[in-house]
Amino acid sequence: MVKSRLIGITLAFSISLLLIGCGNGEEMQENDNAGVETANISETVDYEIIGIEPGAGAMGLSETALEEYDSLAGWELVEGSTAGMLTELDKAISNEEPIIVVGWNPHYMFASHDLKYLEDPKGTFGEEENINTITRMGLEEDMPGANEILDRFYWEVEDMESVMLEAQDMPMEEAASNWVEANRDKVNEWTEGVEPDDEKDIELVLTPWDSERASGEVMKLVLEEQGYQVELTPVDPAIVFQAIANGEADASLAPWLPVTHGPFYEEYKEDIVDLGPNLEGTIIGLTVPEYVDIESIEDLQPNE
Ligand code: PBE
Repeated sequence: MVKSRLIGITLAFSISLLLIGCGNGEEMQENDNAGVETANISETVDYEIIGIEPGAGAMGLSETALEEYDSLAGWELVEGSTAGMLTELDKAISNEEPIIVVGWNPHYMFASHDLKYLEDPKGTFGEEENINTITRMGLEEDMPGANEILDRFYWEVEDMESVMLEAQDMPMEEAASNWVEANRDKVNEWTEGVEPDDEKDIELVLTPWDSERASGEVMKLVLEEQGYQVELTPVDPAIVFQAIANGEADASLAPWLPVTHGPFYEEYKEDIVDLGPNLEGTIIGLTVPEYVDIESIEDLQPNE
């Protein structure tokens, strides 16, 4: 799904390059199906990018983009919350106004709205990423069974999205439970033949976004079925790594790597165990509604 979206984005981008190649600046300004001249989009959004929680990796990347792109000189990244960003996005879309937000996949915002990522020619937001499973040092020796289940845990973007989407209408826990019931074959692959440990308490740290709440609740159910008592603790990305490195928590399914949480990974990598990806194909980028008539971060204009 994400891949086909990417192809769509790439196609749209190539077509726009063709159009830009054939035309000139004036023609671009006439091409204004948002009711706002292309040249004025930056001014209309007040040179602001609507961000999310300040601790998010995506916010760090957006700050870097503000520094790296001449087109974003003098722009502001507005800190807030994911819920606040989604409200702003809804509002702008119902008024067909331009807006630029910090966006990502997997997330239902792409299912409920027609959105596109702005091209990122400098690669500040990285390519498609993975979500990895990490554990504290010594978990494998202390709880080989739980460690094995965590190590085997792997699912697809579509799986995570289906839980996230269902959780729009019910508690995340219930959506996770429905997914587990409907995907017994996958769950069995993670647990088959695993010897339960004597030690039964396990603490998973996660970040507070729906994507990680989804994986966290699924793993909680899977481990509980094997007799474990599971505590889920939502914290900032920096604290996820710190807690695992200190041994305060046992494992996490939440790190987005190599770029989004790369700085935390670099800081703590000697003191954690990386079990590799539990999901592949996440994306982060500056995001606009389809009707906003720009395709690249470089189409924006500095605030001078
Ligand atoms: N996110 C969702 C998080 C990780 C999961 C992309 C908003 C972040 O930026 O840290």
